[in-house]
Amino acid sequence: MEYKVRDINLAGQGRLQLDWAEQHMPVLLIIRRRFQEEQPLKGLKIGAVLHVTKETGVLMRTLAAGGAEIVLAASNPLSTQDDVAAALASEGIHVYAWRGETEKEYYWAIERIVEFEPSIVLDDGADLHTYIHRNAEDLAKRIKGGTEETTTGVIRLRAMEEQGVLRYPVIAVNDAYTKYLFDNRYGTGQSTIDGILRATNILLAGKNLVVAGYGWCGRGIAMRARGMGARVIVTEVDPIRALEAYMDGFQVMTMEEAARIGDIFVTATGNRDVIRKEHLELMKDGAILANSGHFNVEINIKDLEELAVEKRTIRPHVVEYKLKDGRRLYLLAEGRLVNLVAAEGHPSEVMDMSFANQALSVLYIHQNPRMEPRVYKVPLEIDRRVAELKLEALGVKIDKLTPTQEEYLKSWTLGT
Ligand code: XFA
Repeated sequence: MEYKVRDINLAGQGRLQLDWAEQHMPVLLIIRRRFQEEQPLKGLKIGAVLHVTKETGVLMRTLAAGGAEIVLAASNPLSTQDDVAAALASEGIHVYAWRGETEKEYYWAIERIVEFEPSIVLDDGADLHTYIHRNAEDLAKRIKGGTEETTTGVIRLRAMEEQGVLRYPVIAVNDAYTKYLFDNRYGTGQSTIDGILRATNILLAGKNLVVAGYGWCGRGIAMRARGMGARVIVTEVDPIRALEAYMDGFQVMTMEEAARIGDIFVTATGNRDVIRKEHLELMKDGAILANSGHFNVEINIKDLEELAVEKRTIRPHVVEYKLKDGRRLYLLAEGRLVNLVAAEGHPSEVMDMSFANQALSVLYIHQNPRMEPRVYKVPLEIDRRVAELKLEALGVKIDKLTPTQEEYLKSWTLGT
């Protein structure tokens, strides 16, 4: 058996999705063209556990164009786009993924990768890396290296490195500037607004929109909400970030103050209980609550449940909580990531940057077979290359330092 997907007849529809994504992923297209000519991955076996989306599909096509043979399984049973899985299977990629697979099926799919004996492994969340380390020690020794897409995965891999059990080098793609900048600021910024709008269909102009947390995600959300005409308020716990938000022209205040005036609240802190009982008690009738942080713990839903006397679903992803005094609060997407639940996650242009780092990292591992079994950052030259390729695709040219300028920057004798 070469693949297992929901329905291979969905391939035509999936190919349309892949082609659409591809049009918006110019960096991967440039890399693919080069791969096609040079065949740098000829005969290389790659195993990948990633969200099986149209964007991931474009990465798979790119690696395949370089001559690699690929087995792909899903990193999350719920994110698989069955039509995309079918299209990739029809193009010769060994896909073992379908939406809604059980935990047992999920590990069955991962086992197919182990059986394939890949020499490079791509992962999102480190399930594949940990599975190989636990259940396929011999394979772990033979693997040249891998990549990891997310922060969560990198944390697990660093722990393995510290305990001395990591058997092959892994490049942490998440740490690349061209990855997290685009993911967090532009990807989360836009898709969070997108999720709120799709769920509620409200007008943002003139609304008080409260953003909790001014990290890269919070910055992106605040910036885009302002662009839509909202009056943006930022809450923070870090004085430097708070000051930065203030100087960026946002109102900065405590959540207690913001609770009284906010129309829409968006959490993006990475911490728990950012909106809790004491805030919910102060909010205006009709306030909307959404989370864009990593887990569904930023809004304390238990507090909301306890304060409420009535609860009903108004429309998809909008639940109304009626409080004792008659005020109504609206929770979006059950407090889970609103940009995933009510929108479609990162746009293709954003994934283009992440996955270009992935593709070039695979090539790097392939060409540097003697790396130590450690967690590596994406080499700076790759990060810069991705930015250069994006600029090239956008038709943007930039200046070069003159030799005199290079000299000037290096010397300490010149100047006053
Ligand atoms: C689903 C992704 C997660 C989809 C797939 C289908 C749909 C929406 C779950 C994911 C991640 Cl956890 O993809 C999204 Cl309808 N992505 C990444 C993504 N986001 N992440 C927003 O889009 C980044 C992240 C997240 C959520 C980092 C840390 C914690 C949580 C994979 C992907 N996205 C592009 C989808 N476009 C259709 O390929």
